[in-house]
Amino acid sequence: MMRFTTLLLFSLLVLHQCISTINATEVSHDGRAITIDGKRRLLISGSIHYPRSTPEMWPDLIKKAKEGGLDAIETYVFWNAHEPFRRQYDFSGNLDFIKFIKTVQDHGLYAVLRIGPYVCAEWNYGGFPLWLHNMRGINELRTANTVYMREMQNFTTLIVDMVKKEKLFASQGGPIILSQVENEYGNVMAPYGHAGKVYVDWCAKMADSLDIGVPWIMCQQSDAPEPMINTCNGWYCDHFTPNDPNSPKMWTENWSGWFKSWGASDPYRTTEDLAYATARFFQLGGTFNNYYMYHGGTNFGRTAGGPLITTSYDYDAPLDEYGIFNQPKYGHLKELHDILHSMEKVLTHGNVSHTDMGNSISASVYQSTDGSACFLSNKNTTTDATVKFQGATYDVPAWSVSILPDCKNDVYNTAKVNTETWVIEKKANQAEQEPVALKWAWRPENIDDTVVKGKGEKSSSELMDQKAANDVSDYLWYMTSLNVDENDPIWCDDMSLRVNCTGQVLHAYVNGEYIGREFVTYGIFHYVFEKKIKLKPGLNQITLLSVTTGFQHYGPKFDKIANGVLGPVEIIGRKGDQTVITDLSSHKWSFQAGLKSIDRNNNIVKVDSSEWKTHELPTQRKMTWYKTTFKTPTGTDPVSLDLNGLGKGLAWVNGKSIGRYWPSNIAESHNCTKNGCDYRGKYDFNKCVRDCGLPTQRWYHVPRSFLVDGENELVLFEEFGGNPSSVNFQTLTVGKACGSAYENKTMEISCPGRSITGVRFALYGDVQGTCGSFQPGTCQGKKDILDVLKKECIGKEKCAVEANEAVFGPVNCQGVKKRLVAEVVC
Ligand SMILES: *[C@@H]1O[C@H](CO)[C@@H](O)[C@H](O)[C@H]1NC(C)=O
Ligand SMILES: *[C@@H]1O[C@H](CO)[C@@H](O)[C@H](O)[C@H]1NC(C)=O
Ligand SMILES: *[C@@H]1O[C@H](CO)[C@@H](O)[C@H](O)[C@H]1NC(C)=O
Ligand SMILES: *[C@@H]1O[C@H](CO)[C@@H](O)[C@H](O)[C@H]1NC(C)=O
Ligand SMILES: *[C@@H]1O[C@H](CO)[C@@H](O)[C@H](O)[C@H]1NC(C)=O
Ligand SMILES: *[C@@H]1O[C@H](CO)[C@@H](O)[C@H](O)[C@H]1NC(C)=O
Ligand SMILES: CC(=O)N[C@H]1CO[C@H](CO)[C@@H](O)[C@@H]1O
Repeated sequence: MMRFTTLLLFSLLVLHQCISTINATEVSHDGRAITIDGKRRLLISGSIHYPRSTPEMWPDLIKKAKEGGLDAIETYVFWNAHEPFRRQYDFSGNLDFIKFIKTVQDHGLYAVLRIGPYVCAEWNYGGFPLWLHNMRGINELRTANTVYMREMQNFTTLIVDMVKKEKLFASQGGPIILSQVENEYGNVMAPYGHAGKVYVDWCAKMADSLDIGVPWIMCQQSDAPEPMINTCNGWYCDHFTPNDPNSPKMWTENWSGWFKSWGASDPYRTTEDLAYATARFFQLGGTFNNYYMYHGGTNFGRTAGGPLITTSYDYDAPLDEYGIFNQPKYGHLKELHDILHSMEKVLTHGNVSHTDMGNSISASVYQSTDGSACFLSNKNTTTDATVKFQGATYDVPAWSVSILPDCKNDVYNTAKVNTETWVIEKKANQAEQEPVALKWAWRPENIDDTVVKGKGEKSSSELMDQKAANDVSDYLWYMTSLNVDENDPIWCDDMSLRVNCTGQVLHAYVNGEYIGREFVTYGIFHYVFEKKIKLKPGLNQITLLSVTTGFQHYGPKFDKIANGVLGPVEIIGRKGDQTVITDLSSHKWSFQAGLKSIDRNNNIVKVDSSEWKTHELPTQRKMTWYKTTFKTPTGTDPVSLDLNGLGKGLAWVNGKSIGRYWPSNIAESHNCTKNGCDYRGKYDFNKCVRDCGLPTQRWYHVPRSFLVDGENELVLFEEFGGNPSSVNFQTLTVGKACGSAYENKTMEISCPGRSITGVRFALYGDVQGTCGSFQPGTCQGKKDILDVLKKECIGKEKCAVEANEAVFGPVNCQGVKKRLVAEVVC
């Protein structure tokens, strides 16, 4: 009997394997490209992190990515989200990465799975769970430490096993063509010394032993051990060479923009420069490119990295935080991808020759038996060029690449954007009977135990790093008491409390009374808090509340960087020119993690409805809960919550956390350039910024799937004190669209889902300014263009008009590039 079942099981297994190997895809590589079923491929991939959107958004994001010309979707795997407490796993909702990969597969795209499990990603603690840091025997992460390595292997194996079980590796017929172990370790390896090398070799062996049947990559790892493929991350990777001649030139992080920090202005990257960097990479032999990010999304809950990453992780990616096309970036890249794909064969097989034509101009010719393809690039940052090439003349603007798929016709130039620009507008909640002002109820957070009684769950004669509290909350209370009388040397009229802080926010209370708060400024991650206090004779209660906005996620030994109150904590008495200091750092301290009303999973603890008051709504009150109801905005446009007027805190819609909010944190005012940003010249995250002097983040994404029919509930925990009276829900839609087309190209303008209602500006010639602020330049064509546009476009969802010199000209712009430009109202 036993034998029989085993035999049956065995034959079933064999049968199953046969079936799966039928669909198996063989992924390998040579020095030129990744090969799929033996064929060299030119692959364009984009990062979309599943926890930064919702399962309801995934199909639309992936569909748009496919239409944008992508072959693959890349994601990290987020260890601390999946294993928040040791061996307690969560793969539900937006953590269902298996479902995410299957959605990618359903859309006919490949997937790249970067397991890490250290991921950086501006994600809380770089993806490591805090319990890992607190395990006995772990002094340091990401190094040759057996306890750490055992846990890393345990999690990596779990993920690989889950993927194998669902047959999602290409070798099993699934979509995953590549996987990654570790992440940018090469950037930080030196401080780990010999142990770092031992660790990275172990990572490679461990990964290889998991036998996934597709290649492993290691990014930014110039000594990546075989068979790992070393890949490049950065703003530009045109000059990157992998360490092994048998590895293709791959770019795993082509930064499409940059992340935003509380207190900093908003970085963006121009479309022209991103297209330039990508085209240069392919010009110089690159065959795999991944945009980091293609859709950035939202740091829901407490997932944002530290110390100051905002809730929005928009990244200026081709798809914005809400999943709307970021035009013209999305469209200009789509055009580039389509052209590159049409050249796949010759770019992955052809003989290459590069010619330096002087003055930073170079030509690259790819030749194969099937034909040839050419690139002309101008790296000069100021001077446009007229290039004579193979008997013809080409106009190549400064800092741009022209692509000639047949070595004759210039079909694409990275600096000549022929895609429309969209300006997104926010509209008031149109739900029926929705009042203009929301009605609020409120209640105080009960903080008597910590602030008055000084009661905590743990005590010690040493101060504690906030990491030791296992990340169950943003909040950690530090409490001690101090016995003084009038004869004490520190007793005087001028006393203050001084705290050396490494956390992001500190609130202080003495004898139940609030004495003040302070928070870190962007760029200076350490401060000393000092406020005047009054003590009373006898026992005095000192309570400090340290607040994190995410644990450090990057840097050599980032896992050990201090966070919280680590001292000294001092009482200072000043009498005349005499100063007496009492150091409280090694007093008996008690600690309490969290707030009474939020549980360790960041869910709101239910309270009796009688605790909510509807009268005397307080404003500027610290540690206060606010609650309101609202109707779901009509339509399908994405929903945004305007929290202007509030201080800092956490927000939930129908019990689901939409993240931390902090609109009172104003972005530094000095980095914005008046006239936008010149795309020419090397980019870095400081070069192009916007929103200077404005709230770092005023609007918060509320995914439609968080909403219900009828009444929804919004709950806010206001930590700093604020005024909720102007809080409101809005929907996002394309408010105006601007078309642009160079001579002989087609200008397309659209108002998705609606119709074009007016044409505000139209001109053929040399146009200045950007969408919303166009100005005629020095030369222009016929005057009746506006009428032509009105006739073609009004009342339609989209219209297309060719920039035809015969129709709109003639214009002699004397060397200045002519284009057709129009702005329409949706
Ligand atoms: C991970 O560790 C647990 C014990 O904590 C063990 O039961 C499990 O088998 C381990 N998994 C792997 C893949 O090693
Ligand atoms: C850019 O072009 C200008 C004008 O031809 C020239 O003077 C300059 O040297 C060039 N710069 C580079 C880096 O080639
Ligand atoms: C490519 O180069 C090789 C070696 O120089 C040569 O044998 C081959 O004919 C070339 N192919 C083409 C299409 O030029
Ligand atoms: C204050 O904290 C910082 C950061 O942890 C530390 O480098 C510094 O030594 C501390 N200052 C004193 C006086 O201990
Ligand atoms: C603003 O500019 C300063 C120097 O001018 C720089 O140090 C800082 O990083 C910039 N901030 C941002 C967000 O670019
Ligand atoms: C546009 O097309 C016309 C007619 O084919 C041609 O003469 C002209 O050179 C083209 N202009 C550009 C910039 O390609
Ligand atoms: C070295 C470096 O700048 N690494 C960054 C690469 O990009 C990721 C994603 O934005 C960041 O997390 C790293 O800090």
